[in-house]
Amino acid sequence: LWKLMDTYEPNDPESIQKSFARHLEYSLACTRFNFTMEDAYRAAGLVLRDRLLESLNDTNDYYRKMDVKRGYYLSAEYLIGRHMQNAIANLDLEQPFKEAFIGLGMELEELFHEEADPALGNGGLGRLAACFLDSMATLSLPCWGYGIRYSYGMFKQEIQNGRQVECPDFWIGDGCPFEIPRPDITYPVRLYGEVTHGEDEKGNWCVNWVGGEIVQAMAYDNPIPGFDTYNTNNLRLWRACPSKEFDLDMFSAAAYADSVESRRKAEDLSAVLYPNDATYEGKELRLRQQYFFVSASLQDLLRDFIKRPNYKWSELPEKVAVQMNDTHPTIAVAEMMRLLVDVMHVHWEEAWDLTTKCLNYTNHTVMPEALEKWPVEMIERMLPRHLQIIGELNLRWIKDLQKKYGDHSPVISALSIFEEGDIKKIRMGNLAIMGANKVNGVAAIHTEIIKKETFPEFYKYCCDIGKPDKIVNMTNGVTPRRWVHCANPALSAIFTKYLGSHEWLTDMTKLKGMLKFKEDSKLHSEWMEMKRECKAKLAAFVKEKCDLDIDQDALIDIQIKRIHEYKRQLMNILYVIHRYQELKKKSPGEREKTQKRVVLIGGKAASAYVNAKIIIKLISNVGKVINKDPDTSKYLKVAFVPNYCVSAAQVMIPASDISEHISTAGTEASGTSNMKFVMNGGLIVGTMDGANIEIREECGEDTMFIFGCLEHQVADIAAKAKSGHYPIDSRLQAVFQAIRNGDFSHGEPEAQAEFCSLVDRLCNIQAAGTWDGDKYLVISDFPSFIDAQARVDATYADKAKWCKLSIQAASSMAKFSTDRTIKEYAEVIWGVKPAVRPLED
Ligand code: 26M
Repeated sequence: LWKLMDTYEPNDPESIQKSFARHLEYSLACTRFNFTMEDAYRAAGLVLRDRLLESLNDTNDYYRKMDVKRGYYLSAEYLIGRHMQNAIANLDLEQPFKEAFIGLGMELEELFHEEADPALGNGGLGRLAACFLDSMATLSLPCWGYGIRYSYGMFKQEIQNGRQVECPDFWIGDGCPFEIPRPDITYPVRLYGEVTHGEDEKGNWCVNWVGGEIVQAMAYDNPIPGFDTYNTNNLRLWRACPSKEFDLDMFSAAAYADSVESRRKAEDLSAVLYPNDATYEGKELRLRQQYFFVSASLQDLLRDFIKRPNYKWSELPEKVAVQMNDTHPTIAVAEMMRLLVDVMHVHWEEAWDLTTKCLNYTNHTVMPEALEKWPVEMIERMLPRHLQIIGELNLRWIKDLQKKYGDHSPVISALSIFEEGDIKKIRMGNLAIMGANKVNGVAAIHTEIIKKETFPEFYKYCCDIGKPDKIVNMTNGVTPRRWVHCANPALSAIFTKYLGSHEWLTDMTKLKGMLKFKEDSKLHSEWMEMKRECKAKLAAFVKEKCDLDIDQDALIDIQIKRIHEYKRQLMNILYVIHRYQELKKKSPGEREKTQKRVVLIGGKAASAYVNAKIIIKLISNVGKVINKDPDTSKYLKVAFVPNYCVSAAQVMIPASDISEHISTAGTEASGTSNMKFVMNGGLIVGTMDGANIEIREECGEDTMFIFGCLEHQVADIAAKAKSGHYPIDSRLQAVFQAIRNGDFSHGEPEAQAEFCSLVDRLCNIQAAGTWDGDKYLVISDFPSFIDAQARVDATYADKAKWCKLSIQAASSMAKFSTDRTIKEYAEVIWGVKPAVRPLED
């Protein structure tokens, strides 16, 4: 068969053109003379897919042959973004592809824009998973991702009359050329039903979970090519399909229709991504999604394990490491036990030992409202066997704790998996920690908060049993391939030119070599030219999306992230109003001397998050007033950029001078866009929160405009506020006054009422007694925020100084490559080693 295959030169422009023509004609049924840009994109995608498939298969064969330990990343979300540009870069096909398509009269960039942006994630957590995949492949680690192939990803955000409108994102459209459907790889997943006891073939007593419904999980493989390696890993996403058996007794038409309907329902499971981040809703379908993908993934990885000749269960932890991305896949703890005990007939004690050696858990948030808790009643109905297993695990766990701390220690109720109350609940965080070998936070400060605030009893328990390092820190990162090389080719070219090779793309410590040029005037002019280029692209983008002309000489100030009160987009827009008021006070001559600024804010609000949606409306309305004010519009513009997504980030981030990472200290676990901005030569206005702290440590204090209270001061400030001592800066009073006056309400009574409700809430004008006002300390941090912004303007006035700081910061970001992060996971948590596939024959 091998000999029959067309052999082609994968890197030769002519063979790329031939393959392109073949796909146009035979895969897409177009003619060579009549096709659209979309057809061309699709055909180019299939050209790449051929190469990816080959590499994926060979890499798998190699891993199997070497019998290596494997890592499996379980995540309900992957915010992968567009494939094409990234695949071309990682397969080292940039030159030949460019040539091939120039030869055909097409610009590659135009093809890239035809691709839908797969948004199978909400925000930070999902994008982190995608960056991890890129680094795992690049480091030649035998690691796969598992997740859900949602038919509808994150909603598309439209802004109508300044308000968010959610539109469905049917990203699959006419099919994604980069995915490989695997109808041969399916697993049954049972839901509901009941547990009975019986005898197995050998006459042994056993547990049977029967009845209910069965859906099939079908695999869709997404090849993930590494950069500068021949390894290609896999992201396997599961789609829910009706089970194959069809009830043939249905002879009445009505029963037949019902039966078809109930089978169609199976597909609802993987239909849509829940667009929430940071608030948890106890939706039954969500739990079904979680169990569905966890069960299919564990069945798949265990099947691979037992395919090995003479496997022994005791070897499982030497061959398998599983990472649970937040608590979303945490039902894995019980499912692993069920598969080992009920299906594989491993003894309970050994099964538990294996489970707790293989599984690991990453926590991504300290927001209490985000911690998942499922009603016991729901689990009992949907996963009756799992409830039994969790009950048994908890019993043993409590006994162990009672021995240690006494029968009635308060520690016990805190550590129990079950939460008592009117509605009994299962705490997924506790289940995750109990079932995990290692638990990690995502930045140094966050890991400390986990130990001290989120799970203090667990940490104490770990210390008591001599295992304080069960909780470890793994500071997040981002992949420099997508976020520098693809997003900012001009910057990538500068680095490669000055350093003499593109080695920095796989070893970011090499960027330190740029530091000796940080005052070099030639580099300065190239650097500023790079920023200009990025700003020109941004200007075209903003013109298209917001119909706004922006001055490319202005300082570009960006805040893009999910809209959430703790991230304080509200503080940002209040500052913009303040800046506007200051400008208005000035004479035309004085205005001439002020720094021009363009403030861009973008992000999606969870559909039920009322305050977040009002904040979007406020930003839009402030923009409408400021942008058309002839006194000031030359000096200050502000826009809400609709539908922030990965592809928008790739345009916006490289163009920024400063970006805002201004969460209340102790609330943002890490943040990852902060890293992307700095890698692209942007500086940060930020609080001492999340990874900002570590970025500052690496890049130098002078590269960051820090403000606001520290994490340890928050409690004290809040306590004083509650007792009535919470002064409001006069400049902020003036901003509140303008809002209350209706200056930004456009004569819309509804908007006026909403804006006032935001301000009132900050000022705590509400029912006496409870202080639920300015939870995120906008008022308290506002004056120092103004100071930080003034320092930005002053520093920016000195172009050479700014340029030097920009170079210095961008060149000091090695720590924040996911290559570093993933190396740590592989070494400290997984015990997985690189398996570099040689290019054979
Ligand atoms: C929960 C229930 C139902 C539907 C959705 C959710 C849910 C989804 C995503 C809850 C939280 C989700 O994500 C949290 C998140 O994105 N956390 C962010 O993780 C990043 C990567 O570690 C950090 O950089 C951010 O600071 C952190 O906010």
